[in-house]
Amino acid sequence: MRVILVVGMDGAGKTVLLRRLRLLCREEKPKHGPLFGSASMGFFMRRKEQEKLESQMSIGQFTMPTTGIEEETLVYTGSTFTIREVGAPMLSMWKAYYSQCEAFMFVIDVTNAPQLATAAMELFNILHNDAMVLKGACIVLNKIDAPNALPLPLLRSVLCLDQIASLSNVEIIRVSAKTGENIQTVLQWATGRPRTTHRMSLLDANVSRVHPAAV
Ligand SMILES: Nc1nc2c(ncn2[C@@H]2O[C@H](COP(=O)(O)OP(=O)(O)OP(=O)(O)O)[C@@H](O)[C@H]2O)c(=O)[nH]1
Ligand SMILES: [Mg+2]
Repeated sequence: MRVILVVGMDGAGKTVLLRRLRLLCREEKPKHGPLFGSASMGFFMRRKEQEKLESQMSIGQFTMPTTGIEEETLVYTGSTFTIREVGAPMLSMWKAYYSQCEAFMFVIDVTNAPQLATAAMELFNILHNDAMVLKGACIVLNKIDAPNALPLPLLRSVLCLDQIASLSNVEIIRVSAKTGENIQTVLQWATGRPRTTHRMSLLDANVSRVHPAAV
């Protein structure tokens, strides 16, 4: 089983990201279709749409800091993987989970300037840890929907994104766990599928969508 460790500073959006991934996996169409007639099929579809809308609305609400571990096994396009969030309060114990994972995500809150330097340091530590150095990594720059998202050049320099992007095992994806933007790309990474676009070009592609100051 592919286990993906999810870490990052407090409030970075790990739990919301996990919820978003779960929602996307649930939305996947059943392979053989439901066994219903056309009338009940209409009802079934309306209920599904309603459930989807409710999930979309509540996805970014009511999160509590994850004090322990939150984990979920998901299936997407035939691939099964477990997402394991280890909450920020357990930072001193993250290492205990390194050997059990096949890949990891490091989630960064792009609106949190005071936290950025600490995030950069912890990211550096995990990327250089002996148990993690060769594993697949996904750096998730989260909250790109927020009006106070920091400009990309600043993120690039504080987080050393250009050096990180040159590592063959690391992807950098700018997302909004709240709106779902680019979550499909994260899911694609999570299933272990290689992406066709180059990681830096993806980083550049959405500049204008993040923050006017980033252009
Ligand atoms: N604007 C915006 N807010 C977000 C996004 N993702 C998460 N948030 C908000 O950020 C806050 C923290 O989100 P969590 O998912 O609980 O953060 P976490 O990383 O799990 O935090 P810990 O469990 O304490 O480590 C919540 O108020 C979320 O609604 C996003 O993409 N955009
Ligand atoms: Mg959490």
